Amino acid sequence: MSVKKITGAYAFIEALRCEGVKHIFGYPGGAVLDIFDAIMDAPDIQFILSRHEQGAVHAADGYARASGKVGVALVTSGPGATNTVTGIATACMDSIPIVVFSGQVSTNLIGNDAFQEADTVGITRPCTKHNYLVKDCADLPKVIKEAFYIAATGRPGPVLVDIPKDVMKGLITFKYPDKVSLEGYCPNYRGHPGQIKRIIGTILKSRRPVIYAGGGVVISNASEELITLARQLRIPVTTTLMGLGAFPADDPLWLGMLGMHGTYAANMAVTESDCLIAIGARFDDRVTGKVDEFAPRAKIIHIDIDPTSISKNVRVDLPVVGDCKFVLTDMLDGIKEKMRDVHEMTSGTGAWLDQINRWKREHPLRYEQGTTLKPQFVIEKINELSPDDTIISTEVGQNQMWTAQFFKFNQPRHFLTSGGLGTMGYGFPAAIGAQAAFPDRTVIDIAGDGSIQMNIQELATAVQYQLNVKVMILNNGFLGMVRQWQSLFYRGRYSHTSMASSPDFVKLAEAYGAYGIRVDKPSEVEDAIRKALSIKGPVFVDFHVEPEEDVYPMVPAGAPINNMLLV
Ligand SMILES: Cc1ncc(C[n+]2csc(CCOP(=O)(O)OP(=O)(O)O)c2C)c(N)n1
Repeated sequence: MSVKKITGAYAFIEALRCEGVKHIFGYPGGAVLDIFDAIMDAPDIQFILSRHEQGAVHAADGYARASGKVGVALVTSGPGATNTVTGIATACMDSIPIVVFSGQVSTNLIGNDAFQEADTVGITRPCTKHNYLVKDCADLPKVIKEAFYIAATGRPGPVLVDIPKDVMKGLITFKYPDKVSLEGYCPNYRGHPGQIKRIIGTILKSRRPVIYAGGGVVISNASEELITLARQLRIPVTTTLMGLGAFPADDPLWLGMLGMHGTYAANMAVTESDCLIAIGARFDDRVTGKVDEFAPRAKIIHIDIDPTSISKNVRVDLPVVGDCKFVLTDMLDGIKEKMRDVHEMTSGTGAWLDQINRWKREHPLRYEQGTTLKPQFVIEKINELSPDDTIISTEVGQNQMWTAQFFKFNQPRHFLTSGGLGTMGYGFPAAIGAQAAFPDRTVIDIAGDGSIQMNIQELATAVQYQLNVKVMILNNGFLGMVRQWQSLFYRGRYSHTSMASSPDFVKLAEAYGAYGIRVDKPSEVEDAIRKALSIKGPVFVDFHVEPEEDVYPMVPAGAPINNMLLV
């Protein structure tokens, strides 16, 4: 019996089918022509042509964050691959599962300075969870299987697979492996039972507990368990930027985000807490401020799937290595057994919650509403007028912090932002990726006039595929967040932060074949948002906001987080 052989390029398509891939974001070039040719024969997989490889990777990342599935990008060798680096590093810092495939020059040319050759594996090694150069066509199915497995399991992250042109042309008998066995890689999902018992005991004894949840709760789909734990024990909850939506913002136990631009109540609660329960969070410097004075009175519990993040930045008293969902489930079971103690504690946090409510009342998030258009007001209106299942992405800077503060996220996977790397230009392509995953939902990128220009070419992508992405530009005429630091810490010397010569975003949208709306006054905001939401296809709304508005509260870099500048 003759067994049919297929080329590496067709094996690539088969492997993606086996992984259930429905979308690829990418950009073609010489070294990947064979795969692009094979894509013509795969109508079941939608290929979305970005206008820059960075855009393709952010789109794959936005797709992954919104859907929980692995995002896929495909680019050519050399400049195609090097253009992906910012996208890969963005995903790596935020633990997002994506697989990036890059074309490579033929194996016999590697090392020869061949046309469009770059050492892609070398360049991406520090910013991927793992990467591969496939040297033999026969390895392709196994490598792709491993790539998806590594990207999605344990602490997720980006994996890059570099495929030389001759490997795409080689012939193999396709067989996709059923499972992966990788020596030395076996993530620990279940927490240690003894340790879980100890943390339950510590929590129940505490009187001023605070939950500090991070992106890990979103990634492991543990939001429900988190909510149950907090409500059962009446523990107030704060999250990091990455954790927003893991706990509903309309719950009375919600403190708001903590850290540099966190709420007064969240930062004070962490500082005064006697038991800080960190769940899927990594004690980033934007959260801790001065590390020695972070949660100084608290026993610190840390639940995380990545053992290397335990006591990395802050010394932890009680670590549990495991997946947030598994550990929280085991904790809830353990707590059920100790129901009597729970009742004791329920009465025990009353005084603490009273104190927290006083902090909330004394120093809520606020801004002065004058005659000029305030960015915070625009965000409140977007929040009010957009459907409940709207996915919000942001760029980086003030737009990102005001969104974190003023948009009320009630569900996980509804907020896409570059937290770790802080990548300007992330939000728009990420919104495109999310829209591809959920064509029926509204996706809004809240942008700055600086950031939007970093990947503005993706408007052509949104127009081509008629993706329903709305970009709300908070146009302050500045690189606002940098200007804010110059204003506060560099004596108001605005060195090169004016965006004086930005394009007319309405005309620019029209030039791309999209719709544009300009807003100057508070009275125009509602109509503009309603109109943008009602139009099918991409829309830019250019809100001309107060140029020198600052984000408050603000903890100066390196200061303790209870040391806040307030409005
Ligand atoms: C790629 C990249 N370059 C530089 C920075 C540094 N940076 C952080 S915020 C910011 C200003 C952003 O300006 P804009 O997009 O207009 O947003 P605003 O702060 O005004 O809301 C800059 C330059 C960055 N985060 N990313």
